[in-house]
Amino acid sequence: MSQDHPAHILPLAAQDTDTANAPGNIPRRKLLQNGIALGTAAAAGMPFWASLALGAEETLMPFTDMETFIAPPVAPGAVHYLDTRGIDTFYTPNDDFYIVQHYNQPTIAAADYKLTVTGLVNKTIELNLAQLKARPKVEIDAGFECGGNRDTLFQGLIGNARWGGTSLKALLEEAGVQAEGIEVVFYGSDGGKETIRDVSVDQNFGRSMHILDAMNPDIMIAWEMNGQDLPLYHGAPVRLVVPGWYGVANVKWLNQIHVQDRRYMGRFMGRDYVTLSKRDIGGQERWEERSVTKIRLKSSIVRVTKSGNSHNVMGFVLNDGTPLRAVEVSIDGGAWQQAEIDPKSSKYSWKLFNYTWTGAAAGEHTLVSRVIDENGQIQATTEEMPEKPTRWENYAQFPRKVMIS
Ligand SMILES: Nc1nc2c(c(=O)[nH]1)N[C@H]1C(S)=C(S)[C@@H](COP(=O)(O)O)O[C@H]1N2
Ligand SMILES: [Mo]
Repeated sequence: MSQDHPAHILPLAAQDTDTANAPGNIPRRKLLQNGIALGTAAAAGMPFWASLALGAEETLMPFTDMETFIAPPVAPGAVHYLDTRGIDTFYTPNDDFYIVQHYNQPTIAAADYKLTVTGLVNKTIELNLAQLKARPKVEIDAGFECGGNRDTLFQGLIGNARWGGTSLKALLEEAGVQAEGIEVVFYGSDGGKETIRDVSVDQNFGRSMHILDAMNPDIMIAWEMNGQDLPLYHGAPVRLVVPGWYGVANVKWLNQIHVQDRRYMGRFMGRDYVTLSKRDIGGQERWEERSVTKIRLKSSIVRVTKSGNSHNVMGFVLNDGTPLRAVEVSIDGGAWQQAEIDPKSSKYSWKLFNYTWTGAAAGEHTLVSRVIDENGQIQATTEEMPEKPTRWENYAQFPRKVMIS
């Protein structure tokens, strides 16, 4: 396990054989080094994937809440999302990973590619693709979802991949960020017209973050996805990968990194991907507009299969990399039962889980999952969610209806 993980991802700890603890009452020492509590099957030595790869032994049970659902195929310029019922690999295949873009999908010849680092730096940097690829290479497993992912798409705006590229922090350090440089802006080469106060102007896709966020050593300038050159639809030849953040932070077709002394207010920071929620602001209840950044603690059931005499209830967890305490499943409003988390999971990957359901009666059932992190934060129900009229950050528990046969 550890040898196929890069050095900066901690290896999984030894298997935990004491799983009798009640959910929600698992001592901290039971968290693996990378934050994953192993469930019973893994502890018993049964490989997580043995019973999950869809095959002759496994039959999909139909969700009655998605009878008419069809995931759109990959097509030029189109949004693509996963049919999450079909998730049966840890890494999402490149040709099925969801696709979202807000402008065009530019084709950039490798020979023409250039990345610049500009603004409040001691030394402006310009790199062609060969120079970029000559920099020290890092790899990381990261899963993410669009900030607009939601239950009505059955969470299909999601994927998990191994990204390969070079450290953003090292590049910024080489450029030498000046003391006044507090904001780092990432521009893609795609763009379009934006109407701002009745004036139509040309804009490229842009996203930014505070310098302290940008210096996270895990952020990568990536040219590889699951061991292959980054595909066109995912930002070829180079994109940003910000592990633990919503998809929008991962700027595709990246060609400029600009350091400035104040907030960048472009569409995707200032107007779009902005959640509006009612929050306690220092003792005062206020409506707050905030840019979508770190992935909120979330789990969802996406697949139920029959395997021999039992059923597998499978789903995913995404969050910002905070270690998890447990993932639990409740059936027809019954007690929360602990699910097993895929031991391949790492800090920023998605964490697939499985609950082995024995004795399921034929007929329709309601299933729901929830995830709890090491700080005791529990994934909220729809009723517990903050008042939040925008559709960004859809992280409530998602009850599913399934027909068991
Ligand atoms: N240049 C550029 N980067 C972009 C976007 C875009 O429109 N242009 N869309 C963002 C959004 S909203 C998401 S959810 C992710 C999707 O990445 P993917 O298509 O590789 O899954 O890319 C992000 N990066
Ligand atoms: Mo997105």
